[in-house]
Amino acid sequence: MTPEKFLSSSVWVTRIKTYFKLMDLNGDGFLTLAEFEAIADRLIELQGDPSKAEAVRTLFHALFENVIAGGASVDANTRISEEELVANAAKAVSIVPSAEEVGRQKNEVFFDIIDTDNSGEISREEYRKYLAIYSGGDQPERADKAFESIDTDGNGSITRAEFIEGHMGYWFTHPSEHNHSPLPYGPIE
Ligand SMILES: [Ca+2]
Ligand SMILES: [Ca+2]
Ligand SMILES: [Ca+2]
Repeated sequence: MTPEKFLSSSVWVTRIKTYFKLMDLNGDGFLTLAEFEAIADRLIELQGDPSKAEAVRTLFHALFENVIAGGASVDANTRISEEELVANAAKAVSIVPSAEEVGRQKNEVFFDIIDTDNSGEISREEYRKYLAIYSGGDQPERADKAFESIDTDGNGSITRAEFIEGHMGYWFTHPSEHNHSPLPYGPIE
């Protein structure tokens, strides 16, 4: 699919804007490396496994550089606006299959971070704690909606396959071509 095809979908664009709001921790209208590093640090703390710290930092740096900044080199002064993020994300998800493969690998790492008790499944509680990392506070209603949209078989836990399917669907599928609408970050706005 082309970037233009993604950009023509208001639902897809709103998904990306929802992610932007989530990651713009200080609400100044720009995403920065510092914000991605702050999220990484909070996730490392949540995870509680120091051996994973480096992998989490590397993941967030790569995410900022390759997806958010569109592959440009980044430093402490890089600021990405909402408009730039939408354009960069549309390009990033259009470079298939390489982007899909990278996306899959990233979500594998995310799954392991969120599954803090290493049970092989993400519980409702684990997902709620994960989303609270972004908002800086507990938002149970939002977290429940997100959780239920990913737990597609409705058995009360998210498997690795459900998690990857939900996140990949959010970024990589055109809403008109999919009847499943995952909301991994909560309702889109
Ligand atoms: Ca910001
Ligand atoms: Ca678990
Ligand atoms: Ca399930």
